[in-house]
Amino acid sequence: MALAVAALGVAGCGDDDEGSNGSEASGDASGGGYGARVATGDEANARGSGGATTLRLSADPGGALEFDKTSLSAKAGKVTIVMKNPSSATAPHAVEIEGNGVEKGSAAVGPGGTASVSATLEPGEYEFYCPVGNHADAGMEGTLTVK
Ligand SMILES: [Cu+2]
Repeated sequence: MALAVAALGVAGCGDDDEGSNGSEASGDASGGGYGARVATGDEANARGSGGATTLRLSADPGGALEFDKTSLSAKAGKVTIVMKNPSSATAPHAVEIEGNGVEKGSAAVGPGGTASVSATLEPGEYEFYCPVGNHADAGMEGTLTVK
């Protein structure tokens, strides 16, 4: 998705170039500046693309069976939870979203890995939890509120 947005940004920038047909070959030196401008446009586009929310979550770096957050909130639409399993953690973890007929989970990742899960969610209350072993019962769970 970020790639598609970046491509759009590049196409947009190209349009204001019509007048300068002379010095394409010697344009290399100014390439760096152009790149920086595209990156800025990319961020603006990502914010405006509407409806998609990415939430960041981390497993406890000390190895406890908990996430760093027990509540998350998002706008209705596509919601992605990106869960980091710190390299200092000791167990594999995953993240799953459940509620209102939705149940979607990520793959489990070991310490140092990152797992992500996406679902299209209607407004309501959902749970997120780690489906590995007894982790959810031990406390690796929380509430996701979608508005
Ligand atoms: Cu876990």
